Amino acid sequence: MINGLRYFERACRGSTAAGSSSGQQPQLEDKPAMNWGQVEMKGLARCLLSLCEMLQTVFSEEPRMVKLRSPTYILGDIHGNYHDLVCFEKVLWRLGTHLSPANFLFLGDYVDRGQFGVEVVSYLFAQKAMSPKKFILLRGNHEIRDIQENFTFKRECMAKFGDSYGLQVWEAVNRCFDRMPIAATVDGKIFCVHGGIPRPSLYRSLERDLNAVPCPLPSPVDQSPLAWEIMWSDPLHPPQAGASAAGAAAAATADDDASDFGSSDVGFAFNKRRGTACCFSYQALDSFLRANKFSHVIRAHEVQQVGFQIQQKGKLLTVFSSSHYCNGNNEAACVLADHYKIRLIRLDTSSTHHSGTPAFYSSASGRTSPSATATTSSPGSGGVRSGRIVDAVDSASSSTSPGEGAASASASADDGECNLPTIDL
Ligand SMILES: [Mn+2]
Repeated sequence: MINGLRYFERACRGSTAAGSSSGQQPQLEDKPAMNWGQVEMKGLARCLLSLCEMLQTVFSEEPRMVKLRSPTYILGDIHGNYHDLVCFEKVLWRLGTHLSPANFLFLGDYVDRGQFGVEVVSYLFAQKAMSPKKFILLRGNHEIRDIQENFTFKRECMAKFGDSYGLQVWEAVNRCFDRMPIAATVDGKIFCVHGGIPRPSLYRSLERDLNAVPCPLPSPVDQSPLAWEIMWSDPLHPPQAGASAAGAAAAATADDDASDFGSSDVGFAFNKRRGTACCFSYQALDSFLRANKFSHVIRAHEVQQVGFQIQQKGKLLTVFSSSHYCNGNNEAACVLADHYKIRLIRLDTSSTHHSGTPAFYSSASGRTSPSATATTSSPGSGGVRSGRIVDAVDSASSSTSPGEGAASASASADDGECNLPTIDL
């Protein structure tokens, strides 16, 4: 599968030029990068179907809340952006995940929106099959059939594989989605999910109740309100920049004290923008962290201009790993959780979509550290050729004083400033 995806990724010159006389290779057609050329798509479908068959068991055997150790790279929404996924590979696990000391945690939303959901799923599933303990795929709100029917992934499967094979592939992929875990922790301190924290009234013991979420879970909205909220919720957004300081303070206070759900769920409000699940205030997050002895929550689910946002006094991080989302100009980012330090890594793909030369740089507000570079190249022309880390910055640290230090300092700079309109469902 991975070899097939390498072919898909690259542009190929036909063998009619030099080398064609050797007679050792069949005649190849010209094809652009990110294109299957003459590949028999039924073969790819069969390969993906057998991968799904195997992974159903792998996902089912994982706890619903996976416990990881650092170092762990954490990636947010991919949304069919195969190009950016390969950019991350070139820098984070270019020798393969086996040779990396790190784990790789994906926070969901692999499909819909972007045009390469099939390739993203094929790639992630192939890596999962090779490194099931190091490559962790959580479920996002787009790993749900009803959502995909309203977006693009179902149509994409049928367009790429034909109606019959397309439906089979779509079903098989979704049977895996139904079995994906829904939360992870890193070093027992960082709680990672797609959307956000759940209301306290939905559980008594977080770990026990999460691990009791049914598997498979084909209809989370009906089967598990706990899983549903984790996949869908958002933080309350800070007041708009135009509001007066007094007005903003009043609004923030009102938000923190508000609950649409009664006294057991203080700090939670109905998520009007999504039309489902909740928004949670800093107060709600702080209570959640204290009750469960976590230092931070890392989640995805909302597009960010620079690929990440530090929110809620530095205790909440949003990460988004698909640039140019919905034809916008946002960048992609990921997070490295490394022994109680949280490092934000930005991927600048602004040039890659035009010149094919991506640049990585990591950043957060606050201090900067000496630059590190990692470049690589792959044969062939076109496709993704290199990745580059321009600088690396620690954003948050310490298990003994969670939320203090650099994270808090950077929160004041970032809160609100990166608060772009969000357009994810
Ligand atoms: Mn989402």
